[in-house]
Amino acid sequence: MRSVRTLLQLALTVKRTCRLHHRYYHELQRSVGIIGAPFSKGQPRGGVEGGPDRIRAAGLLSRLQHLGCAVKDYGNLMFEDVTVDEPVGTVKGVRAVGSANQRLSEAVQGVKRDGHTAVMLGGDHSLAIGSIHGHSAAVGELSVVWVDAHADINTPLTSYTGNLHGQPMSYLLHELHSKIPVLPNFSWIKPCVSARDLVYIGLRDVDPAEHYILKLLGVKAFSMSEMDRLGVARVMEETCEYLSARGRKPIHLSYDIDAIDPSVTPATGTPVVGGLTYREGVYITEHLCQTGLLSAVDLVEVNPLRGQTEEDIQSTVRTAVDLLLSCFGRLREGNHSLDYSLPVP
Ligand SMILES: [Mn+2]
Repeated sequence: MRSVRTLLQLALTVKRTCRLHHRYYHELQRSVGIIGAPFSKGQPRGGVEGGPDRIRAAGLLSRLQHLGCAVKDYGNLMFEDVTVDEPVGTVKGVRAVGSANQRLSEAVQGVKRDGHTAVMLGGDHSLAIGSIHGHSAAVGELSVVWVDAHADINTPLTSYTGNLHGQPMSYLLHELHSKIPVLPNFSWIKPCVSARDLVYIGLRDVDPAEHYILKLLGVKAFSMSEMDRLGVARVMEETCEYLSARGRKPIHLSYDIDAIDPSVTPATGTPVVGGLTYREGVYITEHLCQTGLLSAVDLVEVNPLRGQTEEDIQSTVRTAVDLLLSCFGRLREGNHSLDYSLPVP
């Protein structure tokens, strides 16, 4: 009897500590380091290199500061101009992608060593190679939450298109290391993520080889079917429970804007119908923010040249900014600063 009571007390204490921790984190000033990565060679469509500047122009920095964040903008990375870059097998842009990601990895390591939560504005999703590699090199083992219509886990040998933005996860997973051939400018990449530390959300366009890989490795994935069945609140609860069962590791969120439905975010390279609503998309970032573990965020595949109208572009960019704001404390219920006091007549 007594042991039961002790256990109950312990459970209560743990619960209270968690709540205190959440509260503390809410009130902690966050510091954000922003890296622009205007890079598009991981896929064939020009324009995605304009993403970082469009997202900044929509007021990202000032709005983060308004939330109480300390923000440092590291500017846009300059990438080596690779003039001769013949396909390797079917894979295109290998040397450019390898070299750009090496630079990005070093930049992300710098941002982490400066003590910020790293925000990488893409650019195409091949940039997740350098972003996750650099994040892990700086802080150690990670949990990765990949929000995307696509699994981006083709190996160079399974890819139909040869586009590297559909492959980044395959280079990062320990479990796929033996399936990756030697590629020029890729030798610096060391796998740094375990399949069990990865969760997908929003999948709805998965190639057969990718589906096979997900099942083979037992990767946790909430496709749009699970989103429909469980609802976003349950999906996020299960995501965080699943990841924290392996220890509370820093979270790397890799958010592809094409996870959201193209009716909301049309200005992107590979839109797929049937995506997340704006509300589901924002709920994901709100929830991850409250874990207190968000340590790096990618926001990729915003392509201003893919919108049919200016409103298409603005809707896409505004959504990208809102997702980032809710990564850093913006709540739809409203926010106020800690030192707010009511004016007295
Ligand atoms: Mn993607």
